[in-house]
Amino acid sequence: MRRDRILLLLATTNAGKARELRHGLGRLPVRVITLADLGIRAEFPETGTTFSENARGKSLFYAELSGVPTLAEDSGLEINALGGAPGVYSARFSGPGATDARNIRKVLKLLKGVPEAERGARFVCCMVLSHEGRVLETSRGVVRGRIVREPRGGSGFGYDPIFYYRPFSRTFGELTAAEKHSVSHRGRALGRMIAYIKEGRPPLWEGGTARGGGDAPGGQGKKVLRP
Ligand code: ITT
Repeated sequence: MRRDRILLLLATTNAGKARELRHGLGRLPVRVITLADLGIRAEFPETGTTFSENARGKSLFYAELSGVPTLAEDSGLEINALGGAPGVYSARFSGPGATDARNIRKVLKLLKGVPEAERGARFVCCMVLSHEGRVLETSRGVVRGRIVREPRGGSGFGYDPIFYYRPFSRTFGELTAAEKHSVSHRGRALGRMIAYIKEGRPPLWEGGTARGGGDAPGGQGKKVLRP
């Protein structure tokens, strides 16, 4: 692996995701920046019907706006008894102004009376790394569990408190960040991306110019890849 660092934009507005991605990227020679760092407020319209379609669109959209290598992901919860819902609608399942708490309430209501054996679910994460109009790498991670009847634990985000992971005998909301990362859909998808980054191949390692505002790292057309 090369010793210098690359700039990587984490193209997400979800603080929980960003925290987990930063954690996973850990000690890689990567300088992570966010949409806020670059002053990018534009929202990608998630109109795709699959996680991979949305992840690809998001990654290319923000890579174009930023001019730097961009990692984006689309993820969600698929519940067997609900025919795979909420799926790509996970973030906005409870409608306009959706919050994690409301989304959880809606799921628990829909699953009322559904027996233990039929409460199977999985988290899915599709991740795309792109740069200069080109997809460099894609990955996908899945983790299977079951939906409990009452939320448990305050860690993580989203549906974590109702997603029971049998090997740990706890919900994702009861896991440490390291435990969740070791088994989660996001941790698994990120593993492939980390391998790609470690390969040190161009164009990721060739340079790029951030197109963010003047205060942003790399703003005003400066080369930013070698601090
Ligand atoms: P960005 O598009 O800006 O990344 P978002 O929250 O809108 O943020 P998604 O469209 O990919 O992202 O929706 C993902 C939703 O799926 C998220 O808001 C949670 O409700 C749920 N989700 C995904 N991963 C999760 C996890 O690890 N734990 C709990 N819930 C998760």
